[in-house]
Amino acid sequence: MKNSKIIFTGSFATGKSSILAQLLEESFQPTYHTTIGPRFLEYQKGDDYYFFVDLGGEVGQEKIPAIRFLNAQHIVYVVDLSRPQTFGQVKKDLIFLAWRYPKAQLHFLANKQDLLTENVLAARLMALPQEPALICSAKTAEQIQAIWNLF
Ligand SMILES: Nc1nc2c(ncn2[C@@H]2O[C@H](COP(=O)(O)OP(=O)(O)O)[C@@H](O)[C@H]2O)c(=O)[nH]1
Ligand SMILES: [Mg+2]
Repeated sequence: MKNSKIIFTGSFATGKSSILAQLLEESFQPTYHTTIGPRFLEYQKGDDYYFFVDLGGEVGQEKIPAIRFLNAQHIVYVVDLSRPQTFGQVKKDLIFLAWRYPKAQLHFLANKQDLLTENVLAARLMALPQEPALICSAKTAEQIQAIWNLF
């Protein structure tokens, strides 16, 4: 039996809420609803319990109060592959999160893979500061169920 607290974070509109909807409800909403403040989702899978925290987007992870990350076993940081202009901030955020929350496992997810052609995707992956754990799409559900293997 597992009891895991998992934080979903990243910049605005990278697909954090959509990934959780696809992961937990197998649904996708094309309209965008900004997440105001943290959203909490409890989920049971067999004997395992998961407590998901879906944070509102933030540019600069250091601006998020540390208490939101308290006792988290996992931090899932989501980048939007269709916005390469955000990749510089991604590097800073990943360094910050690894340093500030050393007890949590940090997982880097690259989302919105469906928006890119194979060639553009290859170039974007080269431009990322590190290799993502998964390259996924909340829209098509590509590699979404594989997220469970991270926890
Ligand atoms: N094409 C595409 N759009 C996505 C994907 N994931 C999220 N979106 C869209 O991107 C916008 C932001 O998604 P949302 O989950 O609200 O992002 P959040 O702010 O990180 O929670 C919404 O319009 C979603 O429908 C994806 O994998 N592919
Ligand atoms: Mg959201």
